[in-house]
Amino acid sequence: MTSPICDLLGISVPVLQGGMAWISDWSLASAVSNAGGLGTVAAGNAPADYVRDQIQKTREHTNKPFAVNVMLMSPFAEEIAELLIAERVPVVVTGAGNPERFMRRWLDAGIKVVPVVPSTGVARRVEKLGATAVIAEGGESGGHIGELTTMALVPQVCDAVSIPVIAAGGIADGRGFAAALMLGAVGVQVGTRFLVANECTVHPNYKQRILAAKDIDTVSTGRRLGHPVRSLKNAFSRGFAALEYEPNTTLEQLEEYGVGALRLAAVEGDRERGCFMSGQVAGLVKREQSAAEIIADLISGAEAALKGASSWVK
Ligand code: TUI
Repeated sequence: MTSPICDLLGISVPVLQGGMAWISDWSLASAVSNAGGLGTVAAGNAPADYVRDQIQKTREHTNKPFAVNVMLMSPFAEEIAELLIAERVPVVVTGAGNPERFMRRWLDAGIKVVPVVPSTGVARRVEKLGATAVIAEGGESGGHIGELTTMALVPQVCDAVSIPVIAAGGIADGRGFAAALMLGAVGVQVGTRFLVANECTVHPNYKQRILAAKDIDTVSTGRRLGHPVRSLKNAFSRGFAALEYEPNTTLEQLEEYGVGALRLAAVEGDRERGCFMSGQVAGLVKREQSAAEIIADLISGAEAALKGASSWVK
């Protein structure tokens, strides 16, 4: 399987690994890139020194292209934007905001820029500014999510822009991959399934929770803050929801409740106080595999689904 995004990004299979804050480090990113996909280091809320170190380690472990995901709500976004230019990172993926203020600088430095977009409006704006491609991410995703589902968002973004569209949100196997191509996407970004990869260094408790999850085990919280987050149901998410629906809670109190919770899940494996961000597809993720095995399964599954689908046409 190939697609126009392969030539554009210098990869062999149209699979991007999601940039998961506190989770997607050099180990996972280099494994995915070595397997022919686009590995991604997540900057999350980390300072530039951490990201520089991750970029160097990624380069020590792969000579293939990789991306850095910039979380635009980070207080360090500006210094990371400059670091990526100094480090001549091949691809930048942005999330959790509009990347307009950085795009000219990145593009002038020869960096490919692939923003995550939650709507056709944002997709059109970044296309005008020169985006290489966009990732249309539906609300089935884990972490910070938009309003629309992948099924509704992807074809509308495909109609709205001329640049390649990559689908994300709710894709964990070959069937989802094939469906994304049917919606007009030229590739997929996968997060939750790569979280359980052998090369992913997240706390084992996090992997166990994903592997044990069933379809209805995620919930989105934080709508009142303007940035809803999807995570696995646990004491943390129940506490957040209770606080969110309590009329006397201030926005500051609600923000405060979530601070540090993703680190507690990803690094400490704290089952009660941690925020275990996860997509709705956690129920499809049944075993730990290497990144290369995950990619091979996504590709062979998509090929089988696509070939099988032609039998419906008379
Ligand atoms: O960014 C993500 N997912 C994330 S970021 C993250 S770290 C975090 N931690 C605690 C609270 C919040 C975040 C965990 N997961 N996905 C990409 C994404 N981008 N989803 C939605 C958007 C988005 C939203 C609005 C992109 C652009 C946008 O533009 C709005 C505008 O017009 O400014």
